[in-house]
Amino acid sequence: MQVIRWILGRLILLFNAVFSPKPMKREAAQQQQIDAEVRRIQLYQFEACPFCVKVRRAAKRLNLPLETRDAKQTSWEQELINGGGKRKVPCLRIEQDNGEIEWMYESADIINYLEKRFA
Ligand SMILES: N[C@@H](CCC(=O)N[C@@H](CS)C(=O)NCC(=O)O)C(=O)O
Repeated sequence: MQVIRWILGRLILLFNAVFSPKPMKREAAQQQQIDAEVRRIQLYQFEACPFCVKVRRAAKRLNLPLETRDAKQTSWEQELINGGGKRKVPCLRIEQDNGEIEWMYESADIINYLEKRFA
């Protein structure tokens, strides 16, 4: 089972690399502003998790320089559990304007959020 999972994970990464989405283009000033906003958002994820790949593809399509944090690393894993409440990925950590932190789970919700905010 572990081996099949590993093979599937590699296939997903291969597919993702071959059929990489094309980033949308923006005017330089607008892109700069978005880059600054995205610095306050991080994606907790596993490299070969299909739901995480889906979110990373959406971020790439939207041309967002989204920081990813590997939740298999103990420090990020602990931060995810402490902040978000569970060890599940993908999870988006969003720093709000008032400094509050929101932890968003569910790939569909995360993609919806990114599209609404940055598309
Ligand atoms: N419905 C969720 C599914 C997420 C999910 O199942 N993630 C798996 C990894 S692929 C997970 O975090 N499992 C918990 C674990 O491995 O500890 C989504 O779309 O984000």
